Amino acid sequence: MLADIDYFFAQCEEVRNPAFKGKPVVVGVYSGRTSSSGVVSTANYVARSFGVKSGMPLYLALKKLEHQDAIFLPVDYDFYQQVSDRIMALFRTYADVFEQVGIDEAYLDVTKKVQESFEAAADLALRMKHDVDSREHITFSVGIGPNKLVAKIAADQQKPNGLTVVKPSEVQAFLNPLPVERLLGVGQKTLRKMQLLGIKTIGDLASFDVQKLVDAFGKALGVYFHNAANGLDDAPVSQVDSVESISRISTLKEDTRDVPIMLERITKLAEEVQKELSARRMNFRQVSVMLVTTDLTAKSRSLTLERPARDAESILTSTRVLLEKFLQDSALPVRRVGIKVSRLTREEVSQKSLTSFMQESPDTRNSKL
Ligand code: DCP
Ligand code: CA
Ligand code: CA
Repeated sequence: MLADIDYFFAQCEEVRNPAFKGKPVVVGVYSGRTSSSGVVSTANYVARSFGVKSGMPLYLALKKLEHQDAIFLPVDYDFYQQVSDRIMALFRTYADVFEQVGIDEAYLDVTKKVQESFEAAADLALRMKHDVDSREHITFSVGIGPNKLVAKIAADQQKPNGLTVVKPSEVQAFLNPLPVERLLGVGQKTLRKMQLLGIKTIGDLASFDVQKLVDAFGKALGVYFHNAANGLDDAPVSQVDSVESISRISTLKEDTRDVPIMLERITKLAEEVQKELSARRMNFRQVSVMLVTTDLTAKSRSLTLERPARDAESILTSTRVLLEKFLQDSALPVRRVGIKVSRLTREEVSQKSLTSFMQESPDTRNSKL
């Protein structure tokens, strides 16, 4: 299964400000030279219906949306990253093996979960859509196929909020009529070369003589194009687990030194972190509290547990200690609170570990944001 979030950056902006829904929304990378220099990062589907596209100069997008009450916003990458982290953590819970590719898409191997049934896989995708919609109000498009290559092309077939299932027996009929540029690796240059060979569709490519493809594109690429056009791909979905820590940070409604208010927020963050730990089947041994005070100074305090843990309670007990310690050291109101768990391991924890820490780590540091 390939899940790709619809008009991702722009959809994040709609979630943050629901009044934008229904209006054209354009997220731009502003270069700052003039008020409209830069390029379109992405746009919602309303803006796309007026011809706005990713990569287009902003002045052109402005022109296309001249009388449309359009919303133009600068990219807020941190915000999109937070939304992405939460959605990926949810996606992960639906997969046997999970592989995130880029900020807004991921491959999910669900073969075992659905016992190789494509109908059950489609049901799983619908449940996942419902889950993500009710928690995050975000839609995404799904492609389901016998391998990554077919799943990816299927996901691009119907957008936004699409679901396209291609069973093994349907692969060739699905691929044949599609333009060759839908295949990964067929860019402008390759496309022109293929057109000269009379190849327009994936079907044309599939039935094209392999040796001639090798002559034109070299051995590796020629063989790849031949296999890809025939829907063949044996690359496994592979978990790339480079996570060293899991963290969440959030801005308080107003700056405060009120412990219950901060703890309430921290409890929510701890629950999110705990969910992600469960989904990744990981334990932590270090807990940190990160605080940004009124003067925008970021500070963190960490402690190490005696044994690895995975439960929200261990996170909370530790953070309470760290928070109180921090408030003794600083007199300033707090603007943002965050928590981080690190020293992650995969070993099984049989029982809830006692939170009998602690060696305070020497990395207690202050830094100016
Ligand atoms: N992006 C960008 N510049 C591009 C392409 C993409 O900044 N030229 C960013 C903004 C997108 C995000 O990456 O929101 C994800 O890219 P996608 O290609 O998945 O495009 P979208 O999610 O925006 O749209 P779609 O609904 O077609 O997936
Ligand atoms: Ca997308
Ligand atoms: Ca994408």
